Amino acid sequence: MPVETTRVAIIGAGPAGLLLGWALRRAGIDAIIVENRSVDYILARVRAGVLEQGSVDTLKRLGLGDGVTSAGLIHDGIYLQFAGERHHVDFNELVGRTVTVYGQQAVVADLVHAHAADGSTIYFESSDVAVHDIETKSPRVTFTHDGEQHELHADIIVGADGFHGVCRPAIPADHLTVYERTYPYAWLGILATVPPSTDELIYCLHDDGFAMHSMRSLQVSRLYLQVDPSESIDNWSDARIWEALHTRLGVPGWTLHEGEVTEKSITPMRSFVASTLQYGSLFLAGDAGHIVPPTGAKGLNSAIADVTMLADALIAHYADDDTALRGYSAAALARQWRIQQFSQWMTQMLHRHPGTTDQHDFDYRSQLGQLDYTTGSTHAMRSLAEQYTGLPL
Ligand code: FAS
Ligand code: PHB
Repeated sequence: MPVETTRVAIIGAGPAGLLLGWALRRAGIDAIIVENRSVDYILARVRAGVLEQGSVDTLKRLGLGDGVTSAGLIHDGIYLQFAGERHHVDFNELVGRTVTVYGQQAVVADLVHAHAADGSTIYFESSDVAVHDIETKSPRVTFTHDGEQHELHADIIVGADGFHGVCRPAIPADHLTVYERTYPYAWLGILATVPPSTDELIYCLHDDGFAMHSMRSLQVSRLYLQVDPSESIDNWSDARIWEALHTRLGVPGWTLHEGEVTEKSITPMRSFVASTLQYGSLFLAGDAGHIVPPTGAKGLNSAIADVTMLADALIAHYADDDTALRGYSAAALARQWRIQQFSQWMTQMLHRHPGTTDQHDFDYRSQLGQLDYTTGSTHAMRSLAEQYTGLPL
C-alpha cells in the first residue's frame, strides 16, 4: 500500500479545498488533495454566481485573477422588486464597494487549471476516504484510488468536503453541536443561453413566490424560482419555468428574453453551522462547517473567507506562530454567524411562506412592509449594501 507524507491533507476539491491547496502551495507548504468525484464532475457543477470584493482580492493576490478580471462582470448594485415595482440598491453609492458576477464553475476551472499546470497532487475519483487519529499530531487519511489502498500521513487534515463529507462526522458527538434550520421552500435554477434581460441582479418577491434574474456572462442568464421542496424537476418543463418567471419578474415596459435552457435543478434550502471548525489536528472550511441559503450570495464567499483565514494561519503555524491557528475556529465562526443572520434576513424577506393561513398572510404583508422600508431608507439600504458586498475578515 502506497504511504505518502505531506504537511496538510485536504479532503475535497471544491472551491475551498482547491483554493486552500493553491494558497499553501504558493507559500511553499506541501499539501495533497483527496477528492471523491472526477475532475469533469466538479468542473460541471453549476452553483454560486457572485463574488464579494474580498473574494476577488484573494483570487488576485494568489495569482488567480486573470479570469475574473477579463470575464467577471462588475455590478454596482442589485434590484429589489416587490408589489410590481423594481428598486435599485446602489452599493457603490452607498458603501463605495461593488460585487463581481463570476460563476463558481469558472473559479473552480481556474483553480483546477492552475493546480494542473503546477503539478499539484490531487487524487480525483478516490473512494472509501476516511480520516484517522485526528486527536493526535499524526493524523492519517486512508482512501482507495485506481483500485489501490492509499495512506496519507500529515501534520494537519482540512475537511473541505462539503456538507455531506466525512470530516465533520469524524468529530466526536460530545465535542460538536450543530445549529440548523430548514426552510419550507427550495430554488429551481436554470442556465439559459440568452443575454440577460437586466444589467444587474433582480431579487423579486411576488404573490406566487420568489424569483431572481442573475447571469453568468453577457451571453448566459441564470434564473431562479421559489418552489416547494418536494417538487421534482420533471414537473417543470422549460415552458412552465419561463411562464412562472414572466409572471413573477414582469414589470410594465420590461421584457424577459427567453433562451435555450441548458441546465435546470432544484436546490433545497438550509441554514447550518457547526459549533467548532477544529478538533485536534482536523480543521473544517466552507460547506463542511456551515451552509447558508443562497439568497445572500454567501456560500462560496464564506468558503473563500474561511480559506483565506486558514491559509494565513497555517502559513504562520509553519513559521512557529500558532496564534491564528488556535483562533481560527472562533474567528471564522464569529464571522459566519454575521453571515448567517444576513442570509436568513434576505431569505425570509424575499420568499413567500407556502401556507395560506391568516398568520402567513400577515407575514406576507409584513415582508412587503419590510421591503418598502428597506428600499425607502438610505440607512437600511446601506446596511444591506455593507453585508451583501462582504464583511471584513
Ligand atoms: P463543495 O461542496 O463545493 O465541495 C466539497 C467537495 O468535497 C466536493 O467536490 C465533493 O465532491 C468533495 N467530497 C465530498 N465528500 C467527500 C469525501 N468523502 N471524500 C473526498 N471528497 C469529498 N452559493 C452561493 O453563494 N450562491 C448560489 O447560488 C449557490 N448555489 C448552490 C447550489 C447548490 C446545488 C449547492 C449544493 C450549493 C450552492 N451554493 C451557492 C453554495 C456553494 O456555492 C458552496 O458554498 C460552495 O460550493 C462551498 O464550497 P466547498 O466548501 O468547497 O464545498
Ligand atoms: C447566482 O448567480 O447563481 C446567484 C446570485 C446571487 C445569489 C444566489 C445565486 O444570491
